[in-house]
Amino acid sequence: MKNYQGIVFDLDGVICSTDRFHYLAWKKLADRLGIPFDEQVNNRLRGVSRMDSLEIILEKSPRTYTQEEKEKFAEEKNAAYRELLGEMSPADLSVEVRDTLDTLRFRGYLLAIGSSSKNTPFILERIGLGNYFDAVSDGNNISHSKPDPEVFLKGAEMIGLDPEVCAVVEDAHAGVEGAVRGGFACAAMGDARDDPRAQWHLNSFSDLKDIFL
Ligand code: B16
Ligand code: MG
Repeated sequence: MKNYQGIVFDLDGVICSTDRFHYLAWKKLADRLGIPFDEQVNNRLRGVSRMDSLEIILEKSPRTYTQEEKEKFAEEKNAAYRELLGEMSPADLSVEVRDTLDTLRFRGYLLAIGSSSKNTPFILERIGLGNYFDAVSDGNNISHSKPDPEVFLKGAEMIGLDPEVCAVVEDAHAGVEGAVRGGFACAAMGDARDDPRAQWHLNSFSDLKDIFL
């Protein structure tokens, strides 16, 4: 195997799970606007930026909205979402994820985050990983969302490594695509586990310990 030196982790769905909170917050907004929204639509939002997610939800809207209205809706959703995130604590970080990260770090890998979420610093702080990663690249420092590779390229740059010596861990098809387009090998899990573009297919996060020795 190639000599990998760094790993860039997606956040939601990889390090922790805030799917349910995204769903509840979008559902609240969709209900208020009278737009049908279910788990199936929610699945399409995985890894996608906030504004792009809103556009997907509005596909089923009987009317159109101005950019200003859309920005208000996104803010409204985010306020509801952050209220739910406030309930998270270090107990929401699984022992498996913590132990695997510690093992990879001990083996000398540089560890970075590559997430579409603008709430990344808040989520990391809530789950007790506020100062853990060597670099955090997220929705706040990019102009193109996944499937664009920007967030991963910036993450690798922050840890001073080229994509060829970094792997990305992702749970969204949009993220796997971004990783591959950026020249990274990708370990896919969760919803995207069987994505053929990924090099490794994880049944569980701790499988990383058998790959990155
Ligand atoms: P925010 P990830 C993504 O995080 C989520 O999967 C996606 O559902 C969400 O819309 C996106 O972050 C933006 O989140 O509204 O908090 O900026 O999977 O890339 O870590
Ligand atoms: Mg994700």
